[in-house]
Amino acid sequence: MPPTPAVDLGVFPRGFRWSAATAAFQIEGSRTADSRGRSIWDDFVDTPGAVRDGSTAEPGPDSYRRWADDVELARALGLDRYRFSISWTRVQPEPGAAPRREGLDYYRRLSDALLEAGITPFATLYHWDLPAALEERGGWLDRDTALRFEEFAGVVAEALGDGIRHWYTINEPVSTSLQGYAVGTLAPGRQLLFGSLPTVHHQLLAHGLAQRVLRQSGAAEVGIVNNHTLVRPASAGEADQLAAGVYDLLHNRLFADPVLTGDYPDLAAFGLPPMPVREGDLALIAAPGDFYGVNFYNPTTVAAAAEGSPIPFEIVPTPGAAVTGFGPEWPIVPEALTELLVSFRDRYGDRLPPVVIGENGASFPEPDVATGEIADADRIGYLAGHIAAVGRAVAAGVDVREYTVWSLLDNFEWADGFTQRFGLVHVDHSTGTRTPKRSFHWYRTLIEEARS
Ligand code: GBH
Repeated sequence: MPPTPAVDLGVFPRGFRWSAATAAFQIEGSRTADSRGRSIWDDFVDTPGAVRDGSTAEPGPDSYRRWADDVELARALGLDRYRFSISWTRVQPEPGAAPRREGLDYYRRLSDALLEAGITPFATLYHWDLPAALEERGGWLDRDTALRFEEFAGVVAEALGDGIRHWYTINEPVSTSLQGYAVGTLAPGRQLLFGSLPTVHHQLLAHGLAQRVLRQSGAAEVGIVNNHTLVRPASAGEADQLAAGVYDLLHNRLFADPVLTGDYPDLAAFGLPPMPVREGDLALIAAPGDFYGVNFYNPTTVAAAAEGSPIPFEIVPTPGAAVTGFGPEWPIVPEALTELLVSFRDRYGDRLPPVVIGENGASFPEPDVATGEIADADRIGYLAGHIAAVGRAVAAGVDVREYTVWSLLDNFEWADGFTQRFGLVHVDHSTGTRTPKRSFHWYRTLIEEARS
């Protein structure tokens, strides 16, 4: 085990915010409580073979019932903010249905308790749990879904906007487009390859519409949160460089350019069809956010695809890098985060709002809690390395305001079910029992020192 990297906390400005994150479907459990409606993730977990260990996100942390425990953990950590998401189908079991009091009350209790604990509630409006009824009408392939999302944003803003004043609109549209609609490893499990491209525009449009609604309702801070990776070609050869360019386009530029420059990259140059853009869409999408959210986990090394592959690139192991519990596709390279942030500042200049790191973290195989203290040294090493990397970006002049650990709790890791643990807190997924890991105490101390 390499020694934990030293973190120079002196470079973080006063007021820099320390946070941790979760998402509704991953922690709430209680899928049918209080008439919650079905989402595409309910359909996905009920499809045999879709989730690696066959788990259905229940009971898991069961935060729908145990939310007070989560708030207590967030308070004990000393968080400035807690990032959680709002389940669309708890609020609107069916699109257009009257908002459900029970669903809204849940988030009201949660946000009130956070405020009372001195923690700013930072809510994500959409973390992948699209109402199943909307998917039946085309889901994110259909422009109408963006309009339904605007409506949902209005309902939530009106009911909860006095307590929750900080908002992420859409989490990682890239994951929904590429994994949900292009290759099908996440819900809704479609395999449309480049036929998925309209889902990019409709999610970005949904972001723009929701941002406008939240702003009008008096929100303090609103922005999108994208997942970015630093793309490196596997070799200096032309084919690998080209493949890396395509991957960078599909993973990064397709999502950052419209938000930060008001235009899509030149899709035709890559042989791709145009986006279904209508008059006014790009202005909405590019309306400056109060922050730009970046989720970062790992860099990606990309090679040219084998002859005949339907996808024009291949992700290969990053030479020399240690890996997380996910294996070679999640190499651990903290410097890549510094490089990514600096490259964003250089590329987008003044149009890049203050950056918020919306997620960063890792899963590792861990000893069972029954064997005693959970000494998750590899997680501490990962987090320390990446916090130091953010610090170096700050020192290089990138305006980063917040860092968020994914995740506060071990939770339902989508298609990987309960097999991957990202938490600062261990969760027994059958009883819901929470046990802080060593990384929890380490992060608490770091936050304390950063404030002193
Ligand atoms: C983020 O996704 C998510 O916002 C968060 O909910 C998630 O728990 C966390 O990171 C950790 O994964 O489609 O077979 O490749 C980051 C993107 C999406 C990458 C799921 C890993 C694995 C399933 N992740 N993906 S697959």
